[in-house]
Amino acid sequence: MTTIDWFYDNLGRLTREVYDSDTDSRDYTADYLLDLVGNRREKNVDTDSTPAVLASYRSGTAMASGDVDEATVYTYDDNDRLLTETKDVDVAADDRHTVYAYGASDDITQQTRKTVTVHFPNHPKNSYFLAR
Ligand SMILES: [Ca+2]
Ligand SMILES: [Ca+2]
Repeated sequence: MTTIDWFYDNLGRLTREVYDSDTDSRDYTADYLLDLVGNRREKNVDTDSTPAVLASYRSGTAMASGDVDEATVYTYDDNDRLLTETKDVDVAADDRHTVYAYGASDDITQQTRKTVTVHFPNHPKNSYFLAR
């Protein structure tokens, strides 16, 4: 049996997902940090917590930065369009940097480009992206 718990802030926005599989190696907890207008600024995932820690996440315990295994940082332009998505993973080969581009300013929805860069080994892993 797999149980997924979703947690929301008082505006109904997703802030945490706790995925509890009967295969514990698939368990994870994802925290979502939002800005004032609801854009996702960060996604922090703990993929290797013990069942006890997973249970503590379910009861609201904060995720310590040292427990984060995948940290993703998102940036936006003035029209709240996603510009970059930078994923920093414990396994550096899984790191991803994604850049989005859009059409002319009078068309704020047309995405014209998406570039993914895989594995950026010179990145100061975990020190920069986990800083708050
Ligand atoms: Ca489990
Ligand atoms: Ca962890």
